[in-house]
Amino acid sequence: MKLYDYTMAPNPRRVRIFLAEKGIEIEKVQVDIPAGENLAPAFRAINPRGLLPTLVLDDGTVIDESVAICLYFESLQPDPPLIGTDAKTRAVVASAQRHMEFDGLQAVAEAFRNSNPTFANRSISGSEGVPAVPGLVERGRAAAERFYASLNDTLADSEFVAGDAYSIADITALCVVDFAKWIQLRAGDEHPRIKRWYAAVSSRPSASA
Ligand SMILES: N[C@@H](CCC(=O)N[C@@H](CS)C(=O)NCC(=O)O)C(=O)O
Repeated sequence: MKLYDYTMAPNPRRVRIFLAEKGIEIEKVQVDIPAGENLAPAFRAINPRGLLPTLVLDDGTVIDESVAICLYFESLQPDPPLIGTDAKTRAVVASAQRHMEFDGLQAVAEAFRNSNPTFANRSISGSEGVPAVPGLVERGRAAAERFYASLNDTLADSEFVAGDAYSIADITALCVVDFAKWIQLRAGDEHPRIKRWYAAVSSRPSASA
């Protein structure tokens, strides 16, 4: 089994943290996104979408999408549970995870990709020849700021993003908050609960995976 990975990118990091929490070690292959290795024929032959992370099983099955890869490992090794433990908690975690991904990661990515010179002609992941749209920087940043306010509210009622247990939703949120530094967005004094939560989740050993 091999995980195609790029250390600097937020989506592969979600899977690395998930695996570290489970104590699972697998072979990782670096694919340099800024250098365009993910767009080259050799990687497209593995994943035509050109996206990371991509997991290739020993039987040749190719699985992309961070959450799908995490689901695979959750099924293989349920402990510690990171995607809930029963009908209700699985649904609550899945919902919170999607909020972090759609409202947070997508917003930061929009601001990042449309402002970073490396992606000036690659404003859509896995594609070339798609010029950056300057207006999307402001739109992404505004959405990311709304996300911070909402995450701060979410953390008023619980220790973690999806309740009182650490989960995949915390992993996605941690990757959003660290990725947001690339667009100079950080939790401020108006986000005390994010600061409290961030101190806890970023000090877990898995955060450095
Ligand atoms: N929804 C996908 C997103 C995958 C994705 O966009 N990955 C980025 C790295 S964070 C990528 O492969 N980018 C390639 C590029 O920029 O060309 C997932 O969760 O795996």
